[in-house]
Amino acid sequence: MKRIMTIQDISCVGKCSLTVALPIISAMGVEAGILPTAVLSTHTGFKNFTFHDLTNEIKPIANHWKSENIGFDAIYTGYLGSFEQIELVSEFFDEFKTDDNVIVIDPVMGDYGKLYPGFTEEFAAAMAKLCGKADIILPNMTEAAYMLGIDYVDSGYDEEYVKGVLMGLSNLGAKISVLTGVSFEEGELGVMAYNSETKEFFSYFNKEVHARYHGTGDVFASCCTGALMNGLSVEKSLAIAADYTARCIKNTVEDENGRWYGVNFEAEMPYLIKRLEQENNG
Ligand code: PXL
Repeated sequence: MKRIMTIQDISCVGKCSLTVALPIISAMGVEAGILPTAVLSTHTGFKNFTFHDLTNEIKPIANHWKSENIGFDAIYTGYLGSFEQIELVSEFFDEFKTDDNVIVIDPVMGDYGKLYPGFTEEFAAAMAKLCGKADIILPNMTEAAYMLGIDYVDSGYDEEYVKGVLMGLSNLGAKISVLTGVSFEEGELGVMAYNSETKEFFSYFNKEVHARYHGTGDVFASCCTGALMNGLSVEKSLAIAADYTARCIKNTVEDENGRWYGVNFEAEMPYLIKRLEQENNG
């Protein structure tokens, strides 16, 4: 069985980061190893959340894995809470990267043009440097803008603009740069990617559902990494992740709690498992 190591926080309530990554990766038939970076009572969208930092645990845990010859088919990082954590994750990549495994970075820092509480432009620059060590990066438009030091554009941009942002991201050094939450046709929302090795662009869109929920980026990144570990191509993995995330959003529209409590990804798991079976057999 393939094993993903995912490095991000535990937000106890609010369906994001590890409470999303663990179940989705497991449902996709892949082992989910976790390296929790912090424990929060909720994600940082709630007021007065608690935050217990686990930075000091990262190195001893990694050292133990190294001494036991434990390896990973993918390393997937999400929300990281400090410069020190970025540095430790960078060292973790150096220790555990092999010729065969994949590093996926979701540079979780913000959305809709704004950084989440506690993040700064300097932090985005450090995250941009970390992205240079990835095989695949998955920023949204906000995170890309902060990492590249360009203005955030909410809407009204065209495909050429997105291609330009992707080229900028590609210059950070990752093999495949993906922009999530992209829309340059009215009523469509999806992803666009650039592969710096084949020099090819790829895009995939769904009908836009006009609703905003916390944690959808984590659903997308977990599903994409899980699909890659099922042996699917990057393009297929992005398409499955986009479809699954779109279905989760649609499923949540009727739910009054959705905005802060995340999407009903659990209810769409039967779809995800069936879709994977179809892809694996076809
Ligand atoms: O969903 C991204 C995320 C992850 N972890 C924490 C967050 C957020 C988004 O706000 O606050 C702690």
